[in-house]
Amino acid sequence: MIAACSPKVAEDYSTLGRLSKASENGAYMYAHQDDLSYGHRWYLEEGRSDVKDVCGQYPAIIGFDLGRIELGDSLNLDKVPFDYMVRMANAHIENGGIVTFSWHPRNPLTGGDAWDVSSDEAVKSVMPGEAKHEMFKEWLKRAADLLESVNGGNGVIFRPWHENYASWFWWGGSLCTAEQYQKLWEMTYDYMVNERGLKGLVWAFSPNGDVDKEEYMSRYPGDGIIDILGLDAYQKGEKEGFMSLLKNRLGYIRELAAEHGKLFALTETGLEGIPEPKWWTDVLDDAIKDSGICYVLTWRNACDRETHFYAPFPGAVCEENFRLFESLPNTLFLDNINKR
Ligand code: BMA
Repeated sequence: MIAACSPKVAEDYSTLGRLSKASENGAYMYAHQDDLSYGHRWYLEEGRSDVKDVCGQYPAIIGFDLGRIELGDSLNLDKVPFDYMVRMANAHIENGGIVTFSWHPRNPLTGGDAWDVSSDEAVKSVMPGEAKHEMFKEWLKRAADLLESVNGGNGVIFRPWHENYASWFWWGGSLCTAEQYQKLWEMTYDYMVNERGLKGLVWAFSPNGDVDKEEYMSRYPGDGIIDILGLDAYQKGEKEGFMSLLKNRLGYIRELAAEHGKLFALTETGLEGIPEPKWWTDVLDDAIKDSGICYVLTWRNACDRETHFYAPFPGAVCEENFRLFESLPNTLFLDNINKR
């Protein structure tokens, strides 16, 4: 009899395994929010992508947002039909990619949007025994139904309750206690994973960028919930300040990730309108290339706002530089996600 020959070390093709491999190889995946849903001056053209139109490749990771799923609506807050979103997300996973979902849910207490911070009782109102708890369970159910329809939640990074130390969302720093914020996470995780069995989901914690190491962990949901330590930080002024902020924050997040045995990522970033022709290589890559992150996500290219874009499109001033960025040995797009 000939013994079966098996490799000594099995390749880990799980989402976390693939992200981990990227970072171990000194590379990071490129992600773009709403890349397949719309772009600069176009909306719902199946297969189209501003990123692909510029460099010939889709991003490795595509971001989507669940905002308004909680209401049972058919369109999300940026007018993407949920059925279309699910189809695009499944197609991207089928092609070997990864997807990530953020969530800007309405304010459960006031009925306003995610940015309605008029009450500091919104998080409290969804806690067990409080007035909006049952309604919130229904919101979680609707979100879980959608995530489940995306490949059973496999290949999906879920990133709720983001930018939580600032106070621009109803779950923000001055709007709830640390205990309430952590309970919000626990309820979300417990429902999705334990009640609904979405065990393949990868969970990302993504505070806003203006916090130090101690504050970063002060509302951390816990090692039992979180897989990826994230950071949301945009360039608002001069590039030097932005680059040194990224180096500082990703430096301490790298230490935390090592201590807690987690991956880490730049979960949202960008320079609105990208007026800097060499921004991709000379600002973004220069600031993050040695950081150890597993992915970077730049925000959406609105179809109906001329300067609200965070990735290039044909004709954008940073177009050529983006092609150079794509060809760097440390950046991963869809075609090379499994090769490098
Ligand atoms: C913000 C802007 C808004 C959008 C929201 C959620 O940063 O892009 O226009 O509605 O994200 O996607």
